Amino acid sequence: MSEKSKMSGNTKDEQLEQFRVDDEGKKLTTNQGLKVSEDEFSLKAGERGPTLMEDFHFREKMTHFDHERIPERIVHARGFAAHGEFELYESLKEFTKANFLQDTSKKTSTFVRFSTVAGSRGSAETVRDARGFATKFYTEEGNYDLVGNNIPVFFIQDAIKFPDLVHALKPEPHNEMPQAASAHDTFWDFVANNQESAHMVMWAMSDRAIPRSFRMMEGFGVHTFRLVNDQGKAHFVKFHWKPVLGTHSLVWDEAQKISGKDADFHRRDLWESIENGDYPEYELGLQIIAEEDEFNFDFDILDPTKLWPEEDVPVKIVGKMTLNRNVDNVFAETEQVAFHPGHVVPGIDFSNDPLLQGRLFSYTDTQLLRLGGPNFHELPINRPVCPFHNNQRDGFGRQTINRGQVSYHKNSLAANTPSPATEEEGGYVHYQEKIEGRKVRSRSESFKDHFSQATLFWNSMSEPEKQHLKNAFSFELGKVKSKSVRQQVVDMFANVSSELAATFAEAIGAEPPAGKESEVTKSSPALSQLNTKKNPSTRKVGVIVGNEMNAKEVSAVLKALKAKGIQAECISDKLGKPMAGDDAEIEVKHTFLTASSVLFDAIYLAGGSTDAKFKKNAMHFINEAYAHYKPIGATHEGALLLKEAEIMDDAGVVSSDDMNDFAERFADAIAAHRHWDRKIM
Ligand code: HDE
Repeated sequence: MSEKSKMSGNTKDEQLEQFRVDDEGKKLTTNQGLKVSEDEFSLKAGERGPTLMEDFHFREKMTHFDHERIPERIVHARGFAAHGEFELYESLKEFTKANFLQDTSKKTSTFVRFSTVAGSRGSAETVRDARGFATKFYTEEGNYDLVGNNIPVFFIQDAIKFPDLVHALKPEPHNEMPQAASAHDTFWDFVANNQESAHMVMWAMSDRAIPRSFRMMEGFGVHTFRLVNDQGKAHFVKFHWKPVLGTHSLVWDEAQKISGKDADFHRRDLWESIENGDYPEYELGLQIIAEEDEFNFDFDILDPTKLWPEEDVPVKIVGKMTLNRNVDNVFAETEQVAFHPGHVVPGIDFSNDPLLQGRLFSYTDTQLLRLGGPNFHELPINRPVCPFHNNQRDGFGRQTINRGQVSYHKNSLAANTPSPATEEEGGYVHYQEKIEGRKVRSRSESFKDHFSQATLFWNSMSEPEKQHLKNAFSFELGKVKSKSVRQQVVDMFANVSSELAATFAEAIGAEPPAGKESEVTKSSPALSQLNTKKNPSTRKVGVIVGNEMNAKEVSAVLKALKAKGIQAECISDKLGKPMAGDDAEIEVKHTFLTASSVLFDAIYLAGGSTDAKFKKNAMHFINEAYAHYKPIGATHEGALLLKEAEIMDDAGVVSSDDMNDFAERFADAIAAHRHWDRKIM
């Protein structure tokens, strides 16, 4: 293990250390430990003769290779993960007895896997989709998994519909198209015929579904859970992760282009940030509702298609998670990690949300297939950091060597151990909710309003965000071949906003929507990304440098940007150092062929001499960055290019002869993320 990856005091890291192996500098052996003398040629009867069965080394090597793949996750197959730590700001003793939420001096090791939902394991990452945000807390009382998404609501209300939803969303079965996309007939047919999906569809068509980075998206536990304190008192709770950098998105045209230019865009961003020491941080927030207030809302708090508006139920920020170490091996850690919303610790309990209840079954079931048997909890990444003892035995890949003759309860031969713990000893006791009812297969009346919060979401959007929603619906439904499905969706979303439905109806050649205007006028400002935190830190600027540029002054600008946490990477017509005199700071890392404006948050035209071809390439960067509303800065001869592009005084376009003034104003423009006030259709 490299020195860098050692995290002192991180209990999970210390445990993983026992399983790490460095092969570098070692002799090659078989899996039985036998040193191998030849690894390029199989054993043959004569140099030109047949290969022999007795070549155990060949057989072992090939057999292992033949079995290297495991089934990918049925959903969330494409994911990337990192290790981290969670620290608490204030004790939550009042609400929960969970040990890791009591003491502010204690740090808890975590492992987080981010993912897209629909695409296969090798699919592009900037597709329009929800993102998974699954966190494993390795607590002293066992693993607690918060298996969330970056969208606070879900498409359906009952787990029994999940296979239908996923069948409709995934590539269509007859031709396995399209990959990692919801823009096709079966998905929209499902939406139109399962109208509880309206609210989540609004989120999925919004900018939230094309995040700028995993580091800049929120996480939500989605369901209502319960916190239970040491007095046995329960509160309803919703979990939130708030990124310290704020919540930011790509624009659709950019997201599509990135899918081709860099299918690994999000994992690269996460990996590089952690390698650079720009550790992603997320604050943990809780929305808490007293049990007695369960029925005081105009929605059912058990309905997973509803959020709790933050203005009505404030988010209490209680701690922070920092992701500070990349994995050593993607398969061993990211691929083999097994999350489960049913992995809880004392003080955290479930609600009767029917979606959550079904998830409690599905996750173990899927791991049995994916990880090949019931011992997946023994894999290093899944092991709790506290001891575990029970009478479970055997099965594929069993690693623990349980000693003794007893593997049953109750017994006398081992003094009736391992024995259940009392509540005082930390035994998990389920919250004793009183339940009365008939066995029925039905939807509660209180779950039947599918549109009010979809309209709340629409009302909360800024004008640019509304425009993006209109564009997204027009794009997605433009890809739907069935005229009937297109019309059904128009008519459905007329219940959310007639303005929205009328706009995309026109774009897709559907009849104007029938139906009346929604009566919901409420909005929730917290839902608009325009109100998020603005921070230039960790933003990436592509610096276009020509020959003989003023290296000294440009270096000063880059230093000033770096001081604000902004990273600059130079682009030119060839790699190396531009003929820039003696300043060694400036090195060209990308050419016009290997870089693209879509891979940067902002473009800086740093001047220098250019020929016609160079200018053409630079103009392409400028026009594209401009069309994606990105900050564009220019100094020296770079300003001439701005003039030529006729964008000199436009929003988010900064130039100056004074380098200090320029760096300040350009950093502000970068912090703003995007400049919507441009005349772009
Ligand atoms: Fe999942 N989900 N899900 N899900 N889910 C899986 O478990 C399932 C739902 C979420 O990075 C699977 O290990 C059902 C909501 C994440 O490893 C599977 C239902 C939310 C991940 C499964 C839901 C999620 C999964 C596939 C409806 C947000 C990736 C592989 C009742 C709160 C975890 C696996 C990782 C993965 C089932 C709905 C989040 C099949 C039945 C709602 C982040 O078990």
